[in-house]
Amino acid sequence: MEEEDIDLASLDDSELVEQMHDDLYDGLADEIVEGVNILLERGWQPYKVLTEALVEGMRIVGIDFRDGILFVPEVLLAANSMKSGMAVLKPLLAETGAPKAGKMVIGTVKGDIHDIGKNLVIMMMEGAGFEVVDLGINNAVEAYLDALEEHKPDIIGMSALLTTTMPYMKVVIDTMKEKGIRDDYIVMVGGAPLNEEFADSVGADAYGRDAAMTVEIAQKMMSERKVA
Ligand code: B1M
Repeated sequence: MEEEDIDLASLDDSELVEQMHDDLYDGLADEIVEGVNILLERGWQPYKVLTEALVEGMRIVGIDFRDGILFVPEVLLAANSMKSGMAVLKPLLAETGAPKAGKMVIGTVKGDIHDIGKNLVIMMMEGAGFEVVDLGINNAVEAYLDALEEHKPDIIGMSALLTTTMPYMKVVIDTMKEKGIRDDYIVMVGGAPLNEEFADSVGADAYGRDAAMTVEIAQKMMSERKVA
């Protein structure tokens, strides 16, 4: 049977959730919205729809992206489908109060306009229940500091794709140290030319090799922070 022939409403709950994982994987936004609405009509709590249908589906996408089975265009399509489903759930979640995994402010550093990877990180973080403030591209240190003050996140994330712009991460972290606020935040960095050693050398807490690893590390660091 062709994908478009499946009558989502005729599936039982577990078949529907499984079908939604497949539809997310295939980037079918309309089907995701339909599935979300069906589950809500069946009395599912918005948070249950988010975690079991969307986040779990996106987790599978993240693993296959990390393992080189899916590539950027497919992940962007999946992430967009997730966003369509999230758009239905967002106002309902605000009413019912889903637990937040944490809050992140993230931007590409000064001099750098690459944002595809950062946007993927954002989508995956949101998929995992984080609230994310996107500062966009070409961010000077002042933009990060202003955002920290305004949004009071748990995590500050910086992205750089150029060997000429990645040293700017140290400027931001050193300025945070000078202001005595460095240890108030988890600092995560990422981007293709970076590695663990670089992250250590600039004084970051963690290096996100890819979007899926970034989510895993952020979750781990948030739970360690809560324990401490
Ligand atoms: Co440019 N570019 N680019 N580019 N570009 C690279 C990076 C380059 C490696 C290409 C090459 O020469 N082989 C090279 C850098 C060389 C170097 O620094 N040594 C390069 C160059 C030189 C340039 C220009 C200088 C070219 C020019 O004008 N002469 C110029 C720079 C402009 C500027 O920034 N000031 C430029 C411009 C552009 C475009 C505008 C055309 C476009 C960007 C479009 C956009 O982003 N909106 C572009 C692109 C697309 C690329 C390549 C081809 C692809 C980058 C990408 O999106 N990858 C890139 C070559 C390459 O990397 N193969 C290249 C896919 C993305 C999903 O991966 O960004 O690594 P990535 O993100 C990953 C992880 O790194 C991690 O998670 C992501 C998802 O898994 N991650 C984070 C990323 N950020 C994170 C932040 C975190 C955590 C994880 O925070 C916690």
